[in-house]
Amino acid sequence: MRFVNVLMMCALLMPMAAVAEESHSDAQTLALYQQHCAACHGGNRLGGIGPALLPENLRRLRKPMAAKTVANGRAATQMPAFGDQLSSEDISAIVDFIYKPLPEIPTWGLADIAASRVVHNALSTLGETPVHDADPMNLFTVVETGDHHVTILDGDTFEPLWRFPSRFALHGGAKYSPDGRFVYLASRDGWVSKYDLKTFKPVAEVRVGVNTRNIAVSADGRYVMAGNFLPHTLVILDARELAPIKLIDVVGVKGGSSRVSAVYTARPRKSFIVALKDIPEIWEISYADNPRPVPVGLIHNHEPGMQEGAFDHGPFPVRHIVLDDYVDDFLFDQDYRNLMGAARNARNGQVVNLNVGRKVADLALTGLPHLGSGITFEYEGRQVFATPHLKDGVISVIDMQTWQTVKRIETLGPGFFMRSHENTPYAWVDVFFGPHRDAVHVIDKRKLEIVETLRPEPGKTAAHIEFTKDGKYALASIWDMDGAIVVYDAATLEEVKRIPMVKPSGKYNVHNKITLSSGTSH
Ligand code: DHE
Repeated sequence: MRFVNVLMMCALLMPMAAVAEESHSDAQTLALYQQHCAACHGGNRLGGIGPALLPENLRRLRKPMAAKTVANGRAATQMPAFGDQLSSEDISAIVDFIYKPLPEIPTWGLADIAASRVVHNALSTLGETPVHDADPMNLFTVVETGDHHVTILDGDTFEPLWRFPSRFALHGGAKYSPDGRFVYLASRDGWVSKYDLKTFKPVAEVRVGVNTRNIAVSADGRYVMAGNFLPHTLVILDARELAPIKLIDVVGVKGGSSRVSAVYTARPRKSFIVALKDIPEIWEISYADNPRPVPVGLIHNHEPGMQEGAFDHGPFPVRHIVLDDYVDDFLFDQDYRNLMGAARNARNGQVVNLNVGRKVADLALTGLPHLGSGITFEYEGRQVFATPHLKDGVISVIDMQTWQTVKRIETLGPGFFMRSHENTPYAWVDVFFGPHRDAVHVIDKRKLEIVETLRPEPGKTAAHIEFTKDGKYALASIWDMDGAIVVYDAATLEEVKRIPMVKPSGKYNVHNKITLSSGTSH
């Protein structure tokens, strides 16, 4: 069987793209696609054993790289090389074709989801005997995006314990069951996978959508919720073996559907919080057995006729919090009362109080942070949150009582992630973009000043820090095919160990995630 992962192309082929549009009619390109690609990627481009080939799913892959993959194949996958069967014009035409949006939002309903589910190892067969003697609370799940693998790392010895192939293009935080035994991962392609960290076995997989944003696990461990870009849906799974329970079409109170930006678990609230991309609403979906209805009066900005849709009393009821502006990217305070996010207007940010269901403050947050980018900590006796901006070389530190900016810390460039731990006075932040993308700043949380700038590997992007369970070590990723996880002593800032990895992106410590450490994302 052919596996046409049309995902990479060399820059030399790019000039051909313009020629290709003239040299191939749509019908010819479609015929080429059907002949060479459809068997693995689906006649409708929604994916099969190969990933979906849609612009939404290929966003992280530049066209030249996609063309290179068609021509040369992709190592360690079933994707063969087509360079000897297809001309460079053919390849350019196919690449242009797969980067065009589909004319309609594809459907992926409950029946499709259920049909995609594979139970690799039923829970009843796993047993209770661990296959390793590492501290289960100090394991890290490391996502290696370079060759689509995951490594489970011992957080005491820093030895890799288990490495396995993942679905194509994992993205977003790994999520754990409340006891830390199981890890859930989501791919941009919509696959949600569950693995057992005790027996090192895959449990189950299910495809929840065509293009998925992220997942959240309920605090009681019973449910997984996935948010999709395509189609515009939320999917609730039974966390045990990922059987689908409910699909919610994402439609706002005024009508109109939306992509989901992200979904999070608000543990103390027994609910999922959902941010929407295309309508100015935040949703709160209770997973409590008997959710307490929210009086309609608490829903901001409701208009006559909107009340009925504004709160649905069925299982997993949707509470719509209607806002004046879109909330793009955000983080929560530690007790999940407030959500601090960037407003679409890009002039400021906003604080949405989830109890009263409305905006309660504006923030001087002029740049968008990436989701899960920031942290909270205590500074001079008050709680602050700090986040890098995605487009400016600055970190905003904001008082969480007055919502005033305490400090803007200039950095060498825009960063993606800031991380810390309760047991360290330092916060670490990457400089993901620009000429200094190999730098990591260490900031003293007591002074709000950069005290050290590390360069784990000069010339290579360094990113995403995560601490060990006790906060004694900080692990940074060298974001390169010939990359590594670099372990630093968090007190002396000296390098302790370097573990080779293939373009490692995020790493997630079991203890820090399940205890909701204020120094990391949840
Ligand atoms: Fe991410 C988390 C959205 C680009 C690496 N990113 C997330 C989450 C969302 C998101 C919704 C979920 C948080 C969670 O599950 O807790 N990311 C977006 C975007 O909208 C954006 C800007 C554009 C896009 O392509 O979707 C984007 N993200 C990137 C990247 O380019 C990164 C650096 C490389 C990659 O893999 O695509 C990237 N995103 C990450 C990582 C996390 C993440 C490593 C998990 C962080 C964590 O510690 O929880």
